[in-house]
Amino acid sequence: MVAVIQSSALRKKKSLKKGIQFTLMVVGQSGTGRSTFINSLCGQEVVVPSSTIPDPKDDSLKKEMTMRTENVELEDAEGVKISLTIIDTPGFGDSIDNEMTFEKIIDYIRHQYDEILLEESRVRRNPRFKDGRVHALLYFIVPTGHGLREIDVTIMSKLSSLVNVIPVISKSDSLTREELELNKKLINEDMKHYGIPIYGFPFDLDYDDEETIDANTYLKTLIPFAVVGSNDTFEADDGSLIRARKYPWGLVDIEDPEQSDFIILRNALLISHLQDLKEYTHEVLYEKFRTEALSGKNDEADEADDSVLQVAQAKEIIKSRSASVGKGSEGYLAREEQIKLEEERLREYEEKVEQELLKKRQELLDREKELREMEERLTKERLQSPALSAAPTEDY
Ligand SMILES: Nc1nc2c(ncn2[C@@H]2O[C@H](COP(=O)(O)OP(=O)(O)OP(=O)(O)O)[C@@H](O)[C@H]2O)c(=O)[nH]1
Ligand SMILES: [Mg+2]
Repeated sequence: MVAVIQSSALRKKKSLKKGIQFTLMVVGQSGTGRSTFINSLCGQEVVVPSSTIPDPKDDSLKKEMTMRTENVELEDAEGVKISLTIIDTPGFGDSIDNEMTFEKIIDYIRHQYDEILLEESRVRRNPRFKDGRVHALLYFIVPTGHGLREIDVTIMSKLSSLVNVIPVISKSDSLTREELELNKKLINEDMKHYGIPIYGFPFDLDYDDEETIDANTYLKTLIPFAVVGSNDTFEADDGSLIRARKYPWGLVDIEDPEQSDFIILRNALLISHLQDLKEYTHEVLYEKFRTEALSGKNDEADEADDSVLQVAQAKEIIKSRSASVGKGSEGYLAREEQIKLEEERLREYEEKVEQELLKKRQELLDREKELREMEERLTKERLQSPALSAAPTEDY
């Protein structure tokens, strides 16, 4: 037990030294300011913004969407390191038919879950395994003044059950305060109308402390976050260097909370809610994926579960009906007969559902057995190969 605690503490220390791993995906149509936002978030040029001379090798100029991964090491004022992986999606939404693009993003996210699932089922973990799960996805909404567009509704609905989707309105400096409020309102109404389950800074009134509840309640009110980005820094009146956009009338300091939600969003992503986003990904989103994958992700199982519920409900109805049948009333025998028949039918149905559940459970056991056998075979092969040795696994 002591050894287990020691090794887990050691692993934690190691991962802190390496930096807390966090993966962020940025999705939005061309020119919405993704690159500028990424650079602003990291405080350095991580991606080349499209305003600069186009690189002939730049894939984003093609119609087909690409997924570009950048790794950045960040360190906060307290010396905490973050090993940030950013996935940019140049070319998103540029095709006439975006279905393939949507599938590409979804496949990528699901593939990361598949990899973890496989890794978890191994007897001996791969010491070099890298958890590539996407912990947050920033979706850049184009503020049209008419709420969400069809493309926004489709992709956000598809992604929200797989990943923590955080909607943002970029270039918010181009909107007046009233326009921004109207856009936020309409977007929120649409998200509610279409039932899009975005990451809403969840909290538990019984479990969370007051500070967390207040912070999360406030963050919720800001959705969709209005952000301003810039690739340049300027000297402010007090001589300090600020990241800002320069206009003829002056500077728009992107970190000024009066002018945009950028700094609040950055703090939430990289400081206050980093762990929460990771935990939510692991405990809720991945867990849902895992359960569905292991149960064969079939609707039949759900149907079977629903059927159990239906049987229980039907039984209740029959019970209440038989209770309401008064003694001596007309047609008493006929009704009793009818109830008997209904009960009989229900029993048959119940048996069918139980059989169905047993069948599913057996399939699951068979699948687990197959995985174990595969694992044993791999272990044997690995033991024969001297190059691979056991090492501690990484924390998720
Ligand atoms: N006004 C304003 N302009 C911005 C902002 N962010 C980016 N831009 C400008 O918008 C243009 C596109 O910005 P990018 O960051 O290259 O946008 P992108 O989404 O990465 O574009 P692609 O990679 O071509 O899809 C550039 O001219 C930026 O200077 C912002 O917050 N406000
Ligand atoms: Mg770009």
